[in-house]
Amino acid sequence: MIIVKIGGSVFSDKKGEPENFDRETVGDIAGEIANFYPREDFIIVHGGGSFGHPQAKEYGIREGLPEDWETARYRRIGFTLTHQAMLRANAKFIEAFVEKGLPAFSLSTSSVFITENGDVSYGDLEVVERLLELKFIPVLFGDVSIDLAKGIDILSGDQIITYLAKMLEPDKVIFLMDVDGIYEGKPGEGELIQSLSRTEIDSLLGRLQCGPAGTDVTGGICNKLREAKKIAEHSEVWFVNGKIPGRLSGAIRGDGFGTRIPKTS
Ligand code: IP8
Repeated sequence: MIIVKIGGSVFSDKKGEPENFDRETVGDIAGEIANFYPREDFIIVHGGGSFGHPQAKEYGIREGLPEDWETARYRRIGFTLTHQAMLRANAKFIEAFVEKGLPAFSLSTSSVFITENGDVSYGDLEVVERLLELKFIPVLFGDVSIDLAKGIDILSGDQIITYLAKMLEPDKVIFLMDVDGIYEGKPGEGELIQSLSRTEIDSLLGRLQCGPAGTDVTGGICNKLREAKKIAEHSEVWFVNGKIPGRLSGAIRGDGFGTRIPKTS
């Protein structure tokens, strides 16, 4: 089984118009997956990009539900609107995959997982596993979440993948990004690291000046690396450019161009 994370920056321009969607890139990605399906089982997880993030920020979803009724009422509306925005992005993915003959099936992350301070504390994967057995391609996404500590929160696609990798032990987890992989510096700058061991991740986090979780200054790469360290205990991990046709196929075959982290338990 292969888990593919389609990062927000691959299918959407976060700085562009709200809810812009790069249909051509997503169509190419679906086309590459279609060359390996049904020999390989796939789970797809996509991020928010220009969907979901603006609402999440505007309504302060990460701050949770306060006691004050009026603020809580405002946040509940924001929770719903953020989720609806993600459903709109998800519908576009499903359409693009179905067009390539792939039985992509949408699962709302907020109906599958419960978080505690943003990390998964509970996930019911029964439906995901049954869908895989029946040769569907489950499609999950970064979403809002019911949170045991704060009432509500956001669950990022990267966190979902760590949980899925732990529970399902996939052969590979492939992160699609808008740069060629992990660099000795900010994304897209400095030297590309083609091979990275789990044990080298901590020193790289130091060199990239990654602060404690939540204070990333390098466009989410620190969070990705921290999650990759956990994921590599269960699966091989690849970071490849999702905007360049052929790179995903290379990672699926195992001879791709990007950053590879071997599984090390
Ligand atoms: O782009 C966040 O998912 P991510 C989704 O994977 C929302 O971090 C709702 C902002």
